Amino acid sequence: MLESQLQNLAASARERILSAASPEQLEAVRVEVLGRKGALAEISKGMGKLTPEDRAQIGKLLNTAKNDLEAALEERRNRFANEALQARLDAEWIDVTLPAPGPRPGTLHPLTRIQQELEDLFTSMGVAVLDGPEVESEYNNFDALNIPPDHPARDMQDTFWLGDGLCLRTHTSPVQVRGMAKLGPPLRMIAPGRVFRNEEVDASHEHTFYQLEGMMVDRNVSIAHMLYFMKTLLSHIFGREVTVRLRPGYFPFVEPGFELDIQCLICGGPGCAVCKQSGWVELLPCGLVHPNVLRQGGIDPEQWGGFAFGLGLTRLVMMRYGIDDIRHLQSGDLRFLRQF
Ligand code: FA5
Repeated sequence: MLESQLQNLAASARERILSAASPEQLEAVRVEVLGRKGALAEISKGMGKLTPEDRAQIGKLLNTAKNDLEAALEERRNRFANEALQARLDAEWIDVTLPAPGPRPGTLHPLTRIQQELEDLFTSMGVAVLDGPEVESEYNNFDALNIPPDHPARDMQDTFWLGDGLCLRTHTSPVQVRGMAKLGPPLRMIAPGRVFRNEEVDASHEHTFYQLEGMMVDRNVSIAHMLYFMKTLLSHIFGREVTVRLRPGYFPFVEPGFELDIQCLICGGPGCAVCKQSGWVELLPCGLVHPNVLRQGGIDPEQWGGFAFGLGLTRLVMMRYGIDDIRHLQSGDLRFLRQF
């Protein structure tokens, strides 16, 4: 009786072990049959009532059943482990024969790109490209440009002062002073570079931005020459006609002085954050060089005349590429930079 009960139990447990669909099901069968309170344990508890012969006989069968079932369990567990391993190997398979992605090449910053284009253009017109220091003397940044110490024009540009008569240059115009001393008349020069102003940052104003100074000194230089230079510059950068307007502007180092504005290319005219809702962007202030500036540069204003302009290079880049916030340019954000 007990013998056949044991055999049936072992057979059905074996069946359930072989057909278990998951490690959890397998564990449930193990607890139910081989656990401390499992079916086999129940049977062995009842063995005290058997005759010694039956007890030996059933004990033997019990051991055999237990060993068989444990072996079956072990085998099934190994199967599950192997299947899990195989699934992981399949999922994490790497094709080592695929070519590596390789380093992503960088690109030139849009400012560098436009600066180089302008340097190439002006060099081809026989214009010298000059450089000047970012830490500049108060004299070159202001005094030599006809802006004496108590002149209100000093307040037009919020200056980062460094002490000892030095400042971070607020514009590229001090390179005019250096250019006159270096080249003497007649001269044609441009000077691209970084400038600094202690001012509030918004969509069109940075504390650190780029300008490109231009200066030509010769006999009989007129406003017509100046306009020719500036038109050539703009049509080279934009490759098409852009709408500009010229209006009077005040800068102590030129007389007469002008502001050349470009119709905002971000909004096309109706107004936006970049053009402060005016439809126009200040881009290219300019004028005929003031006689005092020529004198400071050791050039006789009776003999020579000149024009100068101070292109807002960063704003030009914004107009050329349709960049609607100046802060993107120096953000270092690769999502922005990779577009160029
Ligand atoms: C000057 O800096 C003069 N030195 C320009 C000049 C040179 C006039 C030679 C006459 C002869 P202004 O402060 O307006 O001028 O600046 C020139 C240009 O720089 C502006 O038209 C504008 O395009 C740009 N600019 C000025 N401030 C900022 C700023 N905070 N952020 C970005 N661009 C600016």
